[in-house]
Amino acid sequence: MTNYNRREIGKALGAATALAAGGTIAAGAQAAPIDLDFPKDFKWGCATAAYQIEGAAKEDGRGPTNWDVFSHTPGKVANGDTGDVACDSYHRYAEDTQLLKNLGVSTYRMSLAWSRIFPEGRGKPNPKGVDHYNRVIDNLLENGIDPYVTMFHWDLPAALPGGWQNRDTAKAFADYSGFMAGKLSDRVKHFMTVNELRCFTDLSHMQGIHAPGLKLPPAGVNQVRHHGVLAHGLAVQAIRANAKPGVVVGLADNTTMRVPVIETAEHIEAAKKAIREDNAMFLTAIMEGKYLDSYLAEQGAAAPKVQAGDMAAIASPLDFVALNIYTPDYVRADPSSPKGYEVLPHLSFSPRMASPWLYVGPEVLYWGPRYVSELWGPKALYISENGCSADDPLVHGRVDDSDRVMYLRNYLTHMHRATAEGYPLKGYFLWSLMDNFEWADGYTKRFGIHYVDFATQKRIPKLSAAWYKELIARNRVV
Ligand code: GBH
Repeated sequence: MTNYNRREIGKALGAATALAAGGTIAAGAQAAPIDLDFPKDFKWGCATAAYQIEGAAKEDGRGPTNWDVFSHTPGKVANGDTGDVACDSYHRYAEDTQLLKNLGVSTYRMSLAWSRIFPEGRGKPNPKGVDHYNRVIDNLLENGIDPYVTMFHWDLPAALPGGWQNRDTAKAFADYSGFMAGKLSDRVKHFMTVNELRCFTDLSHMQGIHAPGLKLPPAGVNQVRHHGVLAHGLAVQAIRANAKPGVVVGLADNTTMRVPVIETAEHIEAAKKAIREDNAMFLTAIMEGKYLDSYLAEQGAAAPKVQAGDMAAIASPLDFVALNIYTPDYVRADPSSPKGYEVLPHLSFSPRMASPWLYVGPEVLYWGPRYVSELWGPKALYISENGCSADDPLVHGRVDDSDRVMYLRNYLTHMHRATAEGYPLKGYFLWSLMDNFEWADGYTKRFGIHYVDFATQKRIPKLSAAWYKELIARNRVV
């Protein structure tokens, strides 16, 4: 697994030997010391999420969500911004499809708004909601773009009593997911259950910076986490039970990622151990079907209450694991600490992008797929999100976001190493197709490769869009 294949070794050695022998690479040639081509069938795509782009918050019977409530609560979101209009993609989806087509992507990761389908989270479905997604999906397929559908990207129907604190929400989620798999799986072949467990559990119920903005004590947080992984597992089963044959199911998780400070055996092992331990309540539980003893011991009386059958449901076998990867922490082996590793703090001049949390660490796009493969051997892997916020000044009608290009080029160079070494990485979704509602940051942070003028809804391709288009056309890092 960890070796370059023969073709790679041959090319790399060939180039290195030629240079060592005093050879030069012909002027204008595209040769590079390392072959940066991706596998032939590698999928390139872009990602978005319903609440961040759709708008039309009260249209066609859509029910209110936790994010409608939260964003309309003064002081919760920057500038009092809301997703009421966002990118207006509910009406402009055909225009957005053309943006995708122009990039040359073969795939698009999008999410469904649960409350358009079940305005109260469960009960009677709303046909207008289903019709909308039928139109979006047909439009993508007519343009040669394969939709990857996420069932839940944080917009929880507000009518569900207790939200994620209530175990019944996991069941309601599975019912909704099964229902939509039944409606879409004649055309949609890839489903993801939930997006980023840690965000809709911890950020929302412990730190309180995402909807519903709670700061629960540890027992409450652990129970919400449990309901989150349970919802995922029950949804995997419901999707399989209702979908046409040939459909594949996974999740999009923001597994906390660690990178070894130096590529030596001791640090490599330390960072791997850190990933397994630090995701004990999320991906580790899903892939191993149990909560680690270390997690249970640490939580003591606050550990989650688990019912018979829960862990088996949580560990329902997956066809793929998709990872949202933005930033790593660096880990060093530390034999003197009980866990055997230390997570290093970021330093005041560690490079970061426009969001304060977004430290630059391109190696994570290699180590993430490698560690998840080594720890749990998933059948297939995707990068379901990667990208960054940037300043993005609009000057003379252009956004020359060379900083975002720098970020992406470095990350994808490291991702290339993961494919070259044979980890089962099938595709990459850039976050995001366009600037959108960045949750608690409202519209103050831009992640798009298309600039959105929110006053006019005009979409303008940034330099990074041209760069991504070139990369896709050549299927290699450019
Ligand atoms: C993903 O979240 C989401 O899936 C996507 O919707 C989002 O737009 C995108 O990435 C870009 O953020 O304020 O320092 O306490 C990434 C997870 C959630 C991580 C917000 C940083 C803020 C941490 N991010 N979080 S902080």
